[in-house]
Amino acid sequence: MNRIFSGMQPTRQLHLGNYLGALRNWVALQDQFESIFCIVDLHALTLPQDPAVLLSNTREVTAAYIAAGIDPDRCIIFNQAAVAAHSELAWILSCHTPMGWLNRMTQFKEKAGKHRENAALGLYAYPVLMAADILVYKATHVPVGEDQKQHLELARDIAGAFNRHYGNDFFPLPEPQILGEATRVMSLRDGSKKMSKSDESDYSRINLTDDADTIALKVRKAKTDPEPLPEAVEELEKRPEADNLVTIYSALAGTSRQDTLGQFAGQQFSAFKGNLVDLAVAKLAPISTEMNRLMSDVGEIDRILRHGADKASAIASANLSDIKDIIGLLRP
Ligand code: AQP
Repeated sequence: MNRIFSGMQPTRQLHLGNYLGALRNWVALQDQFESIFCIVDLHALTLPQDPAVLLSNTREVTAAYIAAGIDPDRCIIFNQAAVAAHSELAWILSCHTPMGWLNRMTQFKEKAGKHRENAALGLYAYPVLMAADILVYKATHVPVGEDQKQHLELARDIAGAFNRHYGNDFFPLPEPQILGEATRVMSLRDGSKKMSKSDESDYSRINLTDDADTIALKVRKAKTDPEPLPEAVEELEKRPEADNLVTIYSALAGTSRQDTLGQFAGQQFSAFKGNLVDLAVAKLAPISTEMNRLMSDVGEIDRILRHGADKASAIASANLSDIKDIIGLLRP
């Protein structure tokens, strides 16, 4: 059986990168796969969080999933902390993961920065918890943005190492699904950095909750270069900011970058940006309106999360019991 698992951290608001790189693909995939979508609040703890904000963000990310089109009646939606099996399997897998593998993880190096010695152990171990998130459901496919590719490869390595060690093929090797035109949306202020929740400048990203005026302002201020739009995709190679805006437009319009260039080649970015604003507002306004509606009834959001956690727990506990039997851990 094919099953997808994926998640997002409830750290600040979701942005266009989260939407185009992951969430929008999940919506399309829910028709083809048994789907489990998590709000990974335990991952959020790898960096300091305000408790009230964390709780509110967990509900807001849930609202974003549903507003973007994830159907809670067909998919399992829950928060990670509500299913203890994630943490339990993370410990088991951490005992099967060489530290050398974790030392290669670029996200840890980027997030820990110069203060590596002060970084939390959880930030270092993050990819093992992510492997546990996926493997506790024996998920076969994991739709993510390009930045998560390395973590996914590690999850496959951990699954393979476990299977080899115990001489079985218990875990499927999860396939990354990196789909669409915008697998890595870049910052609006710097085309060499990915659009990110943690960027200090709010002008670097378009949040799913931004209103039309804010989207227009951010797109108008987005960095570009003085050249008009080129005719061929290859000509965007050394123009990262221009490439990023063309990629965002194409992903939102559901066309290829070449088709977008066919439509706008020769135009200045000032004119193109107007079209991009109209398209972004048309696509995002219904999501933010629906998010606001959902957020006005947090009782209903909590009910959806509880229901999802019950269903997720049933699958995860059964798999964890099998894992304990394989390892030789006595269970009640
Ligand atoms: N810029 C991006 N382009 C395409 N996909 C992206 N994703 C994140 N940024 C981009 C994808 O969104 C999913 C959820 O990501 P996450 O919330 O778990 O954490 P992240 O990857 O660390 O996202 P951020 O926004 O960059 O957060 P911070 O600033 O906290 O690190 C994943 O599938 C991811 O690939």
